[in-house]
Amino acid sequence: MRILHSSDWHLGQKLLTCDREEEHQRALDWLLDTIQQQEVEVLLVAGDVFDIGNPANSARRMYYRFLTRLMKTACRQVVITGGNHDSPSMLQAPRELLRHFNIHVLGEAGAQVEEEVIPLYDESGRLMAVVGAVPFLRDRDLKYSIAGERSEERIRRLRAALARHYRELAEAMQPFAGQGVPLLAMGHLYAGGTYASARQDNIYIGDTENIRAEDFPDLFDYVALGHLHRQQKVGGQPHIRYSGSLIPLSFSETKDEKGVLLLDWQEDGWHAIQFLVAPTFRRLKTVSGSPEEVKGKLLAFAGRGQRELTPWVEVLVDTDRLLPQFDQELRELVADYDLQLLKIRLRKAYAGEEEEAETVQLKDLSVQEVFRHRCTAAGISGPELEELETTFGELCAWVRDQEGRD
Ligand SMILES: [Mn+2]
Repeated sequence: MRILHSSDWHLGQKLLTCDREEEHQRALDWLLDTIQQQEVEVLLVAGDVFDIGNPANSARRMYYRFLTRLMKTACRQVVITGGNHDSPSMLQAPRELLRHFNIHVLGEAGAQVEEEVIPLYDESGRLMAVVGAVPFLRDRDLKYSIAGERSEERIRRLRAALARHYRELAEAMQPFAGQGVPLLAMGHLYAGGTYASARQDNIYIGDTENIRAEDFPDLFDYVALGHLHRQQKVGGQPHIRYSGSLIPLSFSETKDEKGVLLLDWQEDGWHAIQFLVAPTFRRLKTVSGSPEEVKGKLLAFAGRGQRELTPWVEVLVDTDRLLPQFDQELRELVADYDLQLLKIRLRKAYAGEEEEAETVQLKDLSVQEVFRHRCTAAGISGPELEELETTFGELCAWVRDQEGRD
């Protein structure tokens, strides 16, 4: 039996102001082809289906169209969990209807861990697999946080709460052990022994890791994770994995291979766990260096022939001088090529302090970074800053929870 593990589609995402719709559509088409060719019977999507809690109608249409087309393949069982970017209520709204098509959606944690246990049956009623479908767990699901707690203590308690959740899940799935079917757990979290894409490090506020490989009970034959956009094993374990996102979601992810994990289960266990690389539908490229270097690199990249979709380029210029006409110069340089300059940024400060601020633009900063700058400017540092940042992080998480979006 073949199972496919994917995550972090982020449908509806915009990169700066550019729509990702064409790339997402091609990626989902590829996913459907792969499911068909590999005769996949079970699809797991481990969170962040959508990029925001209230995605555009076009993104929703893409999602439902995908599920509709999926029903025409050999894939009969689908489990979709909510990520931190998904609105639990939005994802769960069509839950009852989708269940009739064997599409199981868990947007948020239930009151009981048993609600996350989903036995999957084939058309003849034979048990195929059991999935512990754990969505992104919010503070209120874990009930671990204590007001005024220091950040290290919080991290420790979060890890303990997550480990406990997976222990309870394993206990609830125990009755299905020894039946020759795989017991699969899902999760949308930051597991230790992994590394995020460079600019993704503020995804879970105020901590470095939520859980470690050894915190997942041995009962699970496989743990399908989402949240980190780079495919990887957790703690070197071949059966605890991130599938990574389907397309590169930022310029920091352009060196990663994107794709999905294909699992082949036979009665005696896994025969293969394989990463299938998705095609690059649109190249995202970062060009950096001195003004002369970036010109050379840009031309070399632009001249490398036809691509499927117009590549998007970010240019980082190292300079100590003001370059008033440089934007225009670069745009004219590549005007005749199939290439779009998305962003041109000067990296070093110019001489003179009053001009320094121009090198950092507000839209390039995360909310947390703005807060940190503001604190630093007010002369706050050390443990006091750390504590304020933690509190601010909690506030942001609460606001996001209220809005049902990230
Ligand atoms: Mn996420």
